[in-house]
Amino acid sequence: MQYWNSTYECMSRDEMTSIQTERLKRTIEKVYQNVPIYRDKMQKAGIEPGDIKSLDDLKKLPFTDKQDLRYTYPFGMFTVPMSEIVRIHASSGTTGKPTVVGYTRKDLETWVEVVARSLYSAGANKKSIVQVAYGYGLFTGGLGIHYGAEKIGATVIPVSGGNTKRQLQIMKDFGTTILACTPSYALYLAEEMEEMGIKRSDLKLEAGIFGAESWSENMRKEIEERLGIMALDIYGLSEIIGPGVSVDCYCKCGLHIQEDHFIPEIIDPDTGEVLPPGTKGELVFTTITKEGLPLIRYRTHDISSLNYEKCECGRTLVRMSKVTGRSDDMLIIRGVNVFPSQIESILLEIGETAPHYLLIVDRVDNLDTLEIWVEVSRDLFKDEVKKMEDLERKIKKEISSVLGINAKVKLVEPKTIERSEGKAKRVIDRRKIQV
Ligand code: DLL
Repeated sequence: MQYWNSTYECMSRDEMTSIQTERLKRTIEKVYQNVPIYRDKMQKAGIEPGDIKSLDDLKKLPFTDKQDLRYTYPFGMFTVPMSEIVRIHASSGTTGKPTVVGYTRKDLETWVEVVARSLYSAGANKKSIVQVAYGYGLFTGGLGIHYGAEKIGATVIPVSGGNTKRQLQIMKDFGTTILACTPSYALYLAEEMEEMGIKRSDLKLEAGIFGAESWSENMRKEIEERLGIMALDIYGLSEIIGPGVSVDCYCKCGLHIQEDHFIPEIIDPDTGEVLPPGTKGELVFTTITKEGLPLIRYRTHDISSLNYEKCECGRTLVRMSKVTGRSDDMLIIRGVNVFPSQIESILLEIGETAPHYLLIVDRVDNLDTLEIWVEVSRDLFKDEVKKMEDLERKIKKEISSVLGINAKVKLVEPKTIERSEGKAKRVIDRRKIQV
């Protein structure tokens, strides 16, 4: 049995509560003093930092949402001067503007710590060879896992995403033992491996930490069988820190949340009411050690539940159930966060189509695909083919430049897309992610 930091990972509930309470109070005081948006929200709610005396008081505080970060884009919610910020990351947001996050040196240390714990949870150690096939760059996956793996003294292969054949060649030749990538990419690698004639016995792979998107227990089984490894789930979001907010242990019965840094709550997404352990709802986090961008009751829109029962692995950290979906309409397509409204505004801006569109998301060969159907006027439809092709190309190019994803665009005749009497159905997600 190995823990990276047993002091925190195996702490008694009383000790954890006391640490969390003290850190929470300090955080609230700090954001109240330094971040106008928090002070305003708290004043409106009639709350002062002194009112927060216990964890139970957390529910008195107002929520924070992606909207707040958007409203203060890019750095308005940072709590320290820019001279203290040593790294920026970002994820795509609702308007094409990304959600920007900033880390102080201490924040990076915290991140490294939680990723080190996650890797240890997957059985990694200094002898491991960790292939990081998450994208490097503004996305937190690549660099996040990278520095955590270095911290535990493992050998890191910073290969980044894509170039599947090279990934497999490296995996075989360098003796990779731990693979880090999205679960869909792990399955794609497994398929390509079979195509390339690489046998399971040619590899030294032992485990993988897979996340950044929802995946089912069936998918876990398939990855485990095809790659012959233990497949663990790692969860996180840029706003909170990146990968490492929580991770599976070998029991695979819920992801342990690094509670000494992030306090979780589950709320009813409609009423905002806090729900008891075991009940499914929207996951909300309060960061209690972050310096650059502390977030108070940040709504993730991810659906999960909490379990405080003792885990067989010995960790006492609360477990969250595998994320099964979202409480908003955000789609995650090949790791990119996409809101249907973003596509709608791109179409409206181009202006040569009717306002009827349908997004078809699927998973082909384990990779996400996006097809956009959009109606055009009967005149254009009857017009020469070249005009249609030009328009398709234009939409495709704009989607790719604003969202960074490749979509297939199909212009269709008026009335092709089914009309709804209630809310328009804009998305067909055929990926069927059921846990
Ligand atoms: O996806 C961070 C990450 C990188 C996590 C690598 C794990 C591994 P964002 O790009 O900000 O950050 O996207 C965050 O992705 O709110 C969830 O909806 C989804 N997500 C992340 N991990 C999981 C997971 C990274 N294990 C959003 N299961 C989150 C389900 C996940 N959904």
